[in-house]
Amino acid sequence: MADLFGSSRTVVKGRYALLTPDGFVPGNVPGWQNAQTVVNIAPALGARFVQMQVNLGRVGVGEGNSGAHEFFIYVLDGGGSLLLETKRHRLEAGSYAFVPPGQDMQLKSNGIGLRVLIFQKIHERVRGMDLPRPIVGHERDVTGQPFLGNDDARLQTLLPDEPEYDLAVNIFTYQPGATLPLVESHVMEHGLLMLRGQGVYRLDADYHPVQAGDVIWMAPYCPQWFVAMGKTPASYIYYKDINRDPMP
Ligand code: UGY
Ligand code: MN
Repeated sequence: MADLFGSSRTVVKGRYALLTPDGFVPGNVPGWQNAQTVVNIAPALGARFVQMQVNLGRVGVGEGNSGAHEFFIYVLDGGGSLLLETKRHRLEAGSYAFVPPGQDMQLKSNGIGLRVLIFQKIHERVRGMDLPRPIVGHERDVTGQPFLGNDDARLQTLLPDEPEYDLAVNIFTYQPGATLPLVESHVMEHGLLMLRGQGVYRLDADYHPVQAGDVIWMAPYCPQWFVAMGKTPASYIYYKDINRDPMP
């Protein structure tokens, strides 16, 4: 049945936002050619990072220098390549890359189009500490670990847990009926994209049905909990800020 006009599951509140694809509006972000950019989360919402989806056409390109920022790129579908330092890396669905600050990069589609998720933040440098190094990988090479001992809720940690990295990006996969074991409330903020399946997300004191394609922003300390529902596993990829002094 078609949704009644004027209705949407999208909700924007002070401590969280649930953004559903029916409301996504493309715009132009500098550095991208033959590409549609949808900025889902940005400082304008109250966040301290950017989460966007970029749909590169068959000859789409994104290039520039990361400057003071760092980028995490995750391939949702299609094919392409990433030039980092002097090496060009082939990208397919499930590939990911971390681009540290001060790095030249060029992302290209390979003729069939390329859809990517990007997390972008200002790198918080610590005096005397090295910059993080670039990383290119694929989710299939990262084994999911049981979350707090639960085999039905598995976490793939895509970036090294080392102090140089001030962000984490993980993929969380739940079997139907599995839950986040506690209602978390923490200083880290999250940006999240539902990749597969469906469930119910508790955000602050509200419970929302969510499904693949939905985006969620959770401010620091926003109470959060999830249960996977339906007949297939639910997965989401999410960002959090880590490893830095809470009072810089
Ligand atoms: O890493 C996390 O904080 C994660 N457990 N949060 C979440 O899935 N909402
Ligand atoms: Mn959390």
